[in-house]
Formats: sequence, C-alpha cells, structure tokens
Amino acid sequence: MCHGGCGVLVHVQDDRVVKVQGDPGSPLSRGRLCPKGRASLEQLYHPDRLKYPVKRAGGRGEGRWERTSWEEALDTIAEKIKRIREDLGIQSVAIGTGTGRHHFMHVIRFANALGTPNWCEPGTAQCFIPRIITGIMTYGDLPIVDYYGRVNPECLLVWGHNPIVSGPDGEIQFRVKDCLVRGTKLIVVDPRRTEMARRADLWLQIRPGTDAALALGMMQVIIEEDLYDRQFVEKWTVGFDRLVDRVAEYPPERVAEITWVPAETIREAARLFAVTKPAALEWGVALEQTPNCLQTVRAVALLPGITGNIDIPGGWITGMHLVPEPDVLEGNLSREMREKRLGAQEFRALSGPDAFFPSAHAPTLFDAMLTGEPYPIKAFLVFGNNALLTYAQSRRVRDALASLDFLAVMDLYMTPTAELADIVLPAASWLEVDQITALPFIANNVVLAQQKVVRIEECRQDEEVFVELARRLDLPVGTEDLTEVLEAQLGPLGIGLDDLRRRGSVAAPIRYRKYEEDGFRTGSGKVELASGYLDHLGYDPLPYFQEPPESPTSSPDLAKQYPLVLTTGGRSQFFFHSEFRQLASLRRRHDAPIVEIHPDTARLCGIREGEWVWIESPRGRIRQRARLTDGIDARVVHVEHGWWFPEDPSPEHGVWEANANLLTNSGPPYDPAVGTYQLRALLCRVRPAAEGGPEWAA
Ligand SMILES: Nc1nc2c(c(=O)[nH]1)N[C@H]1C(S)=C(S)[C@@H](COP(=O)(O)OP(=O)(O)OC[C@H]3O[C@@H](n4cnc5c(=O)[nH]c(N)nc54)[C@H](O)[C@@H]3O)O[C@H]1N2
Ligand SMILES: Nc1nc2c(c(=O)[nH]1)N[C@H]1C(S)=C(S)[C@@H](COP(=O)(O)OP(=O)(O)OC[C@H]3O[C@@H](n4cnc5c(=O)[nH]c(N)nc54)[C@H](O)[C@@H]3O)O[C@H]1N2
Ligand SMILES: [Mo]
Repeated sequence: MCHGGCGVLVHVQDDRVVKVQGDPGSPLSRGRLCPKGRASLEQLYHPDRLKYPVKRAGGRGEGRWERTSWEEALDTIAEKIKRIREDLGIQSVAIGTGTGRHHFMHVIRFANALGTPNWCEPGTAQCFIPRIITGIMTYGDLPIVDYYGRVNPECLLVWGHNPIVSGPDGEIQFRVKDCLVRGTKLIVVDPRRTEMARRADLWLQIRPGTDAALALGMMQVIIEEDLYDRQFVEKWTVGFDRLVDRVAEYPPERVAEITWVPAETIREAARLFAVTKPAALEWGVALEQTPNCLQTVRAVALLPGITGNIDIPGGWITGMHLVPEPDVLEGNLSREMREKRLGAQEFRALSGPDAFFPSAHAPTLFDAMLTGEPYPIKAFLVFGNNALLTYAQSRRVRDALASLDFLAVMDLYMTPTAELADIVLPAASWLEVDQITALPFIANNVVLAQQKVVRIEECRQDEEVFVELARRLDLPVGTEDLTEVLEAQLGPLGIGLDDLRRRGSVAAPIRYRKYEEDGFRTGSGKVELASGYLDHLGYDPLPYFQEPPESPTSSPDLAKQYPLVLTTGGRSQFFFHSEFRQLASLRRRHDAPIVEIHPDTARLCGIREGEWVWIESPRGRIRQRARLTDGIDARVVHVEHGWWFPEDPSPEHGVWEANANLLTNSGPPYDPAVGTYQLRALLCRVRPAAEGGPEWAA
C-alpha cells in the first residue's frame, strides 16, 4: 500500500481474504506491520472501490457516469491515441503516474513503446530522482544506509526526513527503529521536533529551504578542523581543492544567519558526524522541493564522501543489484523524440536526452495542455495519480486537465481527478497484483515476490492495460505478457517466478568497498566532489546555496503581508499521500488535516488549540485544524498535504478545502537542472476560521 517491503501472510478462505498478518520470516520487517498494513482488508473490500470501467455521461466534471465494458473502454482509448498520433504526432499523448508503485517502471515502458517522450509523475523533479541522479553522478550509484550487515551505523545523519513514519523507498521504518535501539548517535535536521528529533543527540532546527547552506557550513568545519578522511579523499575523489574553495564561502557564523541554526551547533554536528565511524546519511524528500533542489541534494550528499563512510560496513553503501529493473524499452524512443520531450532543452538533467532518468517537466506539460505551446498535448492517460492533490497549484492543474480532448484515469476510487475524466478504469489494489519488488529501491538487496491472491469484480492491474493497449495499437514492442517481463528480470538470479513465489524472497550478503575492484562508476572512476556530469551539461559542478525565491529575505515586501515561512507535506503514519481517507480505522486515528503552529504565533493571531484556521499564501487559501506545538519555530508553519474528503459530495469531494497544493507554486523560478518547483519554503499567514471547519467536520 506504500513503497512496500513488509512481508505478510495472507489467509484466504473460499476465495476471500480473511486475514493479513506480518510474516515473522520476512527479511525486512520480521513480522511487523504499520497501521496502513493492518487496514489492508478494509482497503481491499471497501464499498467505494471502483468495480468496473465507466464513461462520462454528462459534461466534463459533472459527476455523471455510465458503466461500460473493458473492451469498449480499451477500444476507445486506443482509437483516441491513433487519431492524435495521425493528426499531431504521438508526443501529443502524455502518460501520467504517481510515486513508485508496482507499475511505475511499466508506465515508462508503455510510454517508450508508444513512442511518446512525455510521461510524468509529481515526484520526478520533486522526489527521489534528484537523490538518485546525484548518487549516480557523484558515487556512480545511489548509496543507502547499511541496516543489513553485522556492523550497526554508529551515527545517523537524518536530514529532511522522518523515516520512522515514512519508511520510504523500501528502507522500511522497522529497520531504522532497530538501528536506533542499538544506541546509534543521531543528528536530525528538521524544522519540526519529530519523533526522530526528540530522540536525537543533536537536533538542528533549520529554516526551511536553507539546507544547502548548512551542509556547506558543516563541510567547512570538517575541512578546516582537519576532520575529513584525508586518505580516502586523496585516493578516491576528484575536485577536493575546488570544494575547499567553495565551502570557504560558508563559515558557520554566516550559515547561522541563513539557517537559524546556531554556529556552535553547526560545529558540534559537523564534529560528531565526522569523528563517529561508521556514519551514514538518511536523507529525505524535504531536500528536493525547492528551486535549489539539485545543489542542495549534492551538498548534503558530499558529507559521507569526505568523511570516508562510503561502502564500508555500517556506513553509506551501494547496493547488490540482485535483479535489474524491468526493461523500459528505451531504444524505441528516437533521439528526435528525446529532444522533443517537454523540458528537454531547459532542464537537461531531468528531461534532456542525456538525463539518467528522463521524464517530462510537469509544469511545462500542464502549460502545453493550456496553451498548445511549444506543441499541443491533447490526451493524458493517468495511472495512479490524484493530480489535483499532489502537483503544485491545483487549480492550474484542474484547468489544464479540463482543457484536454481526452483524459483517462485508472484508480482504485473515484477521486476528484478521476471525476474530470472521459473514461475511468478500476485498478487492482496490492492483494490483487503480481509483481516482483527489489528493495531498497535502486540498491536491490532483497527481492520479494508479491502474488495476486484475489480478484475484485472487474479490477485489473495497470500492467495488463498497457499490454492490452500495446496490442490494440500494433506496437512493435511492449506486447508481451507481464509474466515474461518478470521472468526476464529474474534471469540473473537463475530462478523462475514460481520459485521466487515459493521462497517469498531472496537476499544476498552485502559486499563492501566494491570500488576497490573496479573504481566508482562515474566518468572519472572516482567520487566526484566536483561533478563532471554537471559540468558537461553546463551547470555548476560544485554545490551552492541559493535563497528560496519566496522568503523573508528574498521577498521582504511580500513577507509584510505573508510573514510566516510555510512548509508542507510531512508524512502521517495513517495515510499515503491522498490515499486512505476512506478507511475508517485510519481516519479515526487522524480525522482532520493538521496545521502546526507555535503557541506564541497562535496567541498573536488569536488561534486556539484544535480550532479551524485559514492558511493563506499568495496563491490561495485552505482550512486545517490547529495543533499548537513549541516543536516548530514561531516563524514557521507546517501543513499536511493530500487532503480531500471522499465523503463530501461528488464531483469535488472537498478538494478545494484543505489541499496544501492550493498554496504551493508551480511557476518559475525552477531548479535550472531538474526543474523543481516550490512545494516547501514558501510564505503564508494564518488566522482563525470564524466559519469553523468545512461542512463535513461540523
Ligand atoms: N505514511 C506515509 N509514508 C510515506 C508517504 C506518505 O504519504 N505516508 N509518502 C512516501 C513518499 S512518496 C515519500 S517521498 C516519502 C517522504 O518521506 P520523508 O523523506 O520522510 O519526508 P517527509 O515526511 O515529507 O518530510 C520529512 C521531514 O522534513 C521536514 N521538513 C520540511 N521542510 C524542510 C526543510 O526545508 N528542510 C529540512 N531539513 N526539513 C524539512 C518535515 O518537518 C518532515 O519532518 O515518504 C514515503 N512514505
Ligand atoms: N504540497 C506537497 N505536495 C506533494 C508532496 C509534499 O510533500 N507536499 N509530496 C510529493 C511527493 S514526494 C510525491 S511522490 C507525490 C505523490 O503523488 P501520488 O503518488 O500521485 O499520490 P496520490 O495523489 O495519492 O495519487 C495516487 C492515486 O493512485 C491511486 N492508486 C493507488 N494504487 C494504485 C494502483 O496500483 N494503480 C492505480 N491505477 N492507481 C492506484 C490512489 O487511489 C490515488 O488516487 O506527491 C507530491 N506532492
Ligand atoms: Mo515521494
């Protein structure tokens, strides 16, 4: 139901799942489950699930639907694609998806098979991909924390991340908790006092959006005080001298002014991280949601490098890569099409022909829907994304989707996004799909099998739809059954899908210091403190700090009207983005969207605990319920993302009430290399909502 990784035992009686429990034999979770996992049956059999395909019966977004057959639905979609392909070219058909669910790589595979360069996801410029490409350009691979060997990390640097709630990317929360129990020293960089921050030896309460300055400042201390790993740096890195010059611009006193973290705390954190061995970096999505995304991620990424913690037991290691990703049929996309990808010319590390993991730039794509420039986008096929909730500036997204000739959405529920579609397809949930998943993501140290145990009504898994469409369109590739693709992935393991299912999972012992045999898989064969890849693409090869474009410092006039710094999206244990608001057991535990405000600020604004509050930014306003806490800086406000109210009337389902992305900004400036827009580090103001909460909350 999330990024996965917890092994379960599924009990079936008379074709019905009656119980889902943690599997004590699971190599990652060892029998434990989070509240979402325990709500699996509620999700599987929820009465509001979409059960068969429907087509629009009234005007777009009127909420009137008519049942249709899979045959008719797929024929209609194939016909639309054919028509647009003939009239305008296949690049005018775009494919959308959400974060790494089972079908993620298959969406890319399908887009490449179709021949369109325009697939997108709310995360590519805002989540994980910047960390992956930074890992590749710097270390030749994405490093992860070594929770898997005999040596426990002695120090964890947890940055913009709350893994014991979010457990993302297959680094599940239980592993992090187990690690902490063994007495690991903890440094947490977070504007909020999370559970991790509470447990920390050092908590650096940073001003949102200033992380690059802090990382550069910590490196300045480590280098100046000679605490870096001289031997490793000399033998295995390039660009150290240039890094020394760069960090000289960031002495702790200057960094303290930028970040609000006291200079002495910066020094302490730098020392603790540098002298404790082995140490590792546990970094999160908060680094990736401002227009200085890539250089922020790069700055933080270099800390384990200069301290010699790369690929050592208990350190920051590269993975075993037991199985490859599914073949995404990249060869099917011509150079010409790659150049045409929306964003390719400007955001060369996100969308360009030389990008490691190319996708379209979402704001450019929505603009093309609205304006027809640089060329029209006429159809959007969305597989698992509630776009009105997870892209910035939701009203603009709504306008873009409403302007399309054709919108198809595949989902588990009739979401506010699906309500705008011409055709809605019923998706299978996790107990209804076949897949293999290798975790943690990218590292692929453990391979797990997941198998379809039941089938609900006419729900199908997304991959089946891609194959059906590829066949209807007579595509030259991408027409094989899913099983064939999965078997091909298992090739290197020398076992078949049935074997893997019998075993449940396969793991391999970790090998360390792999670079001693064949070097780092970067252009230079070394750790690139100065990046040759960024240099080649025309970007600064060394990390730097840039003030967020909307902040008390960079937009002081605006700050007079919106004096508070806004950040969004810290995760809740009970939801996954916009999902699960229907599930009673989870909703009971977290019934309303929560805005966190410092008690002093609340007093100034006349806000009381538990009261409904308007949060306003230059782009819009929303209502959430106040939680007063001195765990947040008095100058900062945090709102939750993903809130809609399935119980509210169709077709809007309360999407304009509490949705954080009415406040965020999808406009420029963007990160020059990866096109990131502003989901965090914005400005806002708060005041009590005299009218109370939205209707449902009454
Ligand atoms: N339960 C649950 N789990 C999830 C998800 C979910 O929705 N629900 N989503 C999944 C996905 S796709 C992702 S990407 C991951 C994300 O999971 P994480 O990487 O853990 O990210 P968040 O919880 O969004 O934010 C982490 C912390 O960043 C802090 N923060 C906010 N702004 C800043 C800033 O400017 N600088 C710093 N240093 N910190 C800041 C927040 O206070 C928060 O505590 O979680 C995944 N797992
Ligand atoms: N303001 C703000 N916005 C954010 C973030 C933030 O921190 N702040 N975080 C961002 C991040 S990191 C990410 S990754 C994105 C995530 O964005 P998304 O992954 O797009 O998340 P959702 O909007 O919840 O959309 C997922 C939809 O897919 C459906 N679904 C679930 N499983 C399946 C399936 O197997 N098949 C199909 N077809 N549908 C399925 C769900 O019912 C849901 O409607 O959000 C981003 N948006
Ligand atoms: Mo994400």
